[in-house]
Amino acid sequence: DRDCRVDNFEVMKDFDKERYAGVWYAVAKKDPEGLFLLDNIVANFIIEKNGKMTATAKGRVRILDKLELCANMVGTFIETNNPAKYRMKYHGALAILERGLDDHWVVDTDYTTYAITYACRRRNFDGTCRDSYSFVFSRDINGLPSEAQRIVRKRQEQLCLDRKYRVVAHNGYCETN
Ligand code: FEN
Repeated sequence: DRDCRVDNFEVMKDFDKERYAGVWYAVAKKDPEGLFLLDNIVANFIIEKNGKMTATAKGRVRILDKLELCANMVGTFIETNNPAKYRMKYHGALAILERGLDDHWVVDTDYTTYAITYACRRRNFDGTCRDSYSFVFSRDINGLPSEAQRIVRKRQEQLCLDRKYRVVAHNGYCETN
C-alpha cells in the first residue's frame, strides 16, 4: 500500500524559492550513512541577483573523534524540471569537511512555519532509497506548532522515514564557535 519508490514521492507543488529564502532552523533530522552535521544546524537560503538559489549552513561536527567545531557549509542549487527538486553542490569552508553533490527536494513547506527536505544518495534496485537524509526545518528555533508537527509527521511517513528522525538540539554552539 505505501509506495516507497523515491521517484513516486510527492514534493512541494509550485515551489516558490523567493518565499523559501531566509533562515531555517533544523529541528529534526534523519541522518545519512557516514559523516554529517550533528546539531545546532541553521541554514540560510539566499536568492542571488541572477535568480539562482544558494545557501549557507552551520552545524556542529566532531572531527578526528575528539575535536568539535562549527562547520560552515556552502551550497549552490541546480534547478531541474521540477521546481521543488534541486541538485545541491556543497562544500565546507574548511578543506577537511566533506564536499559533494546531493539531491535537495523540498517535500513540503508553508514558507512561514515549517519545511521538510529530502535527499536520497543511493537507491536500491527496486527504486526505494538505500541511503537518505532529511531535515525538518522551522522558522522558529524553539520548534514547530502542533499543527505543523502533524503535517510533518504525515510527510515523514510518506517518505517511508517515520520514526527515523532525531531532534536537533540548539544551544548556541555555532553562534560562538
Ligand atoms: C543543508 C541546507 C542547505 C545548505 C547545505 C545543507 C547541507 C549540508 C551538508 C553538510 C554535510 C556536512 C558534513 C560534514 C563533515 C541541506 C543543511 C549545504 C550535507 C558531511 C566531518 C566530520 C568528521 C571529519 C571530517 C568531516 O564533513 N564532517 O573527520
